[in-house]
Amino acid sequence: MTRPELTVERVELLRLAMPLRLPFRTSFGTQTHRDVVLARVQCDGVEGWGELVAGEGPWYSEETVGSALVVLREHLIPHVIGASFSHPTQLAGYLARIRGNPMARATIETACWDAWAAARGESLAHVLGGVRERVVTGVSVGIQDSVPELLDLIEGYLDQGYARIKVKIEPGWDIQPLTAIRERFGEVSLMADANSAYRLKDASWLQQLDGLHLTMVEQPLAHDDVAEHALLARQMKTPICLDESLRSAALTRHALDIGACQVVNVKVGRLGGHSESRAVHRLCAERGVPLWCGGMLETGVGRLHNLAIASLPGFTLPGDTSASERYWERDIIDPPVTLEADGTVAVPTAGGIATRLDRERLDALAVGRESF
Ligand code: NPQ
Ligand code: MG
Repeated sequence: MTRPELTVERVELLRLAMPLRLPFRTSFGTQTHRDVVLARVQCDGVEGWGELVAGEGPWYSEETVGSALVVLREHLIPHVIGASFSHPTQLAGYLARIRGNPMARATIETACWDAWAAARGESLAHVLGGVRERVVTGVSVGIQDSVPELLDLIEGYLDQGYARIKVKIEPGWDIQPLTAIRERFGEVSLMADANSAYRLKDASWLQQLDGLHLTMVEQPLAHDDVAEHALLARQMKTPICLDESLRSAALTRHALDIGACQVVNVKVGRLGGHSESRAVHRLCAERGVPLWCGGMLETGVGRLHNLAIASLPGFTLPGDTSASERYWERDIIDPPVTLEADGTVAVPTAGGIATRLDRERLDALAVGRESF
């Protein structure tokens, strides 16, 4: 099949206010709703959709919804309008002039991949190189007020079929709740995510995790200190997974070179898009490093992008690719993402995300629109 060339004719930014079903507490704060920006790119009669995954404040990374909007409006969209590409990997050329700001870049880059899939009438997963029809899925559980509340919540998720439980930890909420989970639920697949809540001097405390047989501990130390993770890794049996620190394929290679992590979390937003995510996937495949797809409390649009990338062969561990109802009373896609009792969710087969959008729901939630 010939490759159609697509030209970006128009970009729209749609801002939505979405209440979360439950507050989500991590070591950097509590989230009760999501300030969502979606991008719709129109290319030669097809449309593609992407989601900005930045938080309202600079807690996960320095990007915020506000800062990303400035970058999108002033520096990114003006350079992409009128751009033609015969493959979405060529967008890197237009986006590379922008340093940092990966979530802003990914918003447009992922939308263009979606438009490309739509133009070919193929699924996003297929054009990215996906091989799986279903993705094994875990769930990320926020910090709770008490251990009994945590255990009740986890029981519900295990009943729904989630294949792995990830618990957010911080000093004062770590060994005790994790031990309680082991006592109550036996050898369920369990991991912990600290979102940088510890320091290297906590190494002897963190060694207690080794007795709990976690599949991994995610980002225990500072977001900008990969070298300290390498030192910690030498003192622990529990595999270390990096999230916040891995901002590109190059930084992922450096982290692996020095033994800072044994597992890689791929987030399309943190890495600046699908092309860079595929580069991380290729790197990890070469080195036999397992990877999994993280989550950023996405609406259906970001969720479908995550499922597409998670269908690549190297994603061998359960992802934070949970069902829509984990976060939303009602998602903006119809049908929503659902979990099967076997702990998997289906990778979309339709050509493009647009066909699955619930336009009425989008209109009901919209608090702002801009066209470029
Ligand atoms: C993680 N996500 O893996 C992130 C952290 C996270 C599903 O655990 C607003 C926007 C609030 C993004 C809270 C999960 C957030 C956010 C936490 C991301 O580290
Ligand atoms: Mg994380």
